[in-house]
Parts: sequence; C-alpha cells; structure tokens
Amino acid sequence: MPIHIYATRYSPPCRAVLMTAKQLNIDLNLKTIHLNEGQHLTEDYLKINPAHSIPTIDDNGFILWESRAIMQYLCNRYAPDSPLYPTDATKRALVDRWLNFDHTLTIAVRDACLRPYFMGVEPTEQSLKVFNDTMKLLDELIGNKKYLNGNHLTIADLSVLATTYTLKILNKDMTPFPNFKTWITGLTAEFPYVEEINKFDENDIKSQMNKTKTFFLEKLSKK
Ligand SMILES: N[C@@H](CCC(=O)N[C@@H](CS)C(=O)NCC(=O)O)C(=O)O
Repeated sequence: MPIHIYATRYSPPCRAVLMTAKQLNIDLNLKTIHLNEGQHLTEDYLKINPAHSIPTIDDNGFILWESRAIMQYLCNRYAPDSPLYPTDATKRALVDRWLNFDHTLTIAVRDACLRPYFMGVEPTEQSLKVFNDTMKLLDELIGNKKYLNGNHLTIADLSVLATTYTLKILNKDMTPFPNFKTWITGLTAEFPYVEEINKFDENDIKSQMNKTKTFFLEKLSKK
C-alpha cells in the first residue's frame, strides 16, 4: 500500500514533507487538497485531521498530521539509520532545535510575506521588523555552513528551506541575508527536487494569490 499524502505544493509544510520523501526515496500518493476551494474543511477531511491543516499522511491506516512530526516519522520508520535525522542524541537535539525554530520563522514569513500577497492583509511595521530580525538571526546562524548542522543534510534543512523558499517565490531581495542566499542557492543546485517541488511559474502563483484572496474574503463576509 502506498503512503497517501493530503497536500498541495502551494503549502510550505507540505513541500517540506514532499522533499523528505524524495530524499528518502519514498513514493507518496498525492491526494491534492485545494485550500482555496475549502477542501480542508469537508466533513471527510476533518475526520482524519480535526485541525483542518495540510499536510496529513495515511500510512496503511496510520494517520499523522503536522509536517515536522511526519518528517520525523518517515525517517524513524523507513530510514532509521539515515543521517537525515541522526540517531545520536546530541545531533538529533540540534536538528530538533532547528525544527522548533522553524515555527518562529514560519510566523515571521507568514505575517510579512504570505498574508500580504495571498490574503491582501497589509503587513504591520511590527511584522516587518520581526521578519527582518528573524531572517538576520537565521543568516548569522547559517554562517558559512553548507547545511544547517554542518556536514550533512538533515530534515532541518528541508523544513527551513520550504519555509524560506517563499522569499524566492515572491522575488524578495535576499541581499541583506548573504549567508542565507548562499545556503539556499547551494541546496537548490545540489538537489534537483528542490526546484521540482518548490518552484512555480509566475502566472501560476498570481492566479493562486487571486483565488486565495477571493476565498478568504468570501469566508470573512459570511462571518
Ligand atoms: N504546523 C502545521 C501547519 C500546517 C498549516 O498551517 N498548513 C496550512 C497551509 S500552509 C493550512 O493547512 N492552512 C489551512 C488551515 O489551517 O485551515 C504543519 O507544519 O503541518
């Protein structure tokens, strides 16, 4: 039985899981969920994921949601010896720290970049400041490293990459974050699946933005 994944490429956490599966050579059967058509709010979907978020996987009846938990599960179950999620307690803790820090990054990118474009919500000065400060910190933490934790690609790289690839998608200026730029360019060049999963045609993104704005405005007007 293949592992089913309820997801869409337009969602960063879904892309993080899709990249993890690629890196581990795991075939996933994609069941596309269009958020801007409300497919995450149907009775059937809420039965498997009451938090109505994507991604969710169904591995032979085992249902799991939350992208980082799914990435950890895929490694633990299908590649327990892979350096993608090291077993050594110290190394694993450092990967887990990045995965947790990625929540902070997600909020910063969401409020300053995603919401303005996809939901038409103007970014506040505060959200722009948080975004800049968080990206600066990320840049410092990356330093001159090829991967977040030094010598090996880990799921931390894939999670943070999916979150921050939004800057590339939206053509944001990355010059204030030179180490970040080098890191993301290096990963994009090294792993062909990075562009395959994260890159979009400009018109495609524009049409998604419009559809998503319309969906949220209609939802708000019904409240
Ligand atoms: N912490 C969750 C966040 C998932 C999430 O917020 N996904 C968004 C799409 S990027 C979503 O499903 N939004 C619809 C909703 O939450 O109702 C994860 O990493 O899986």
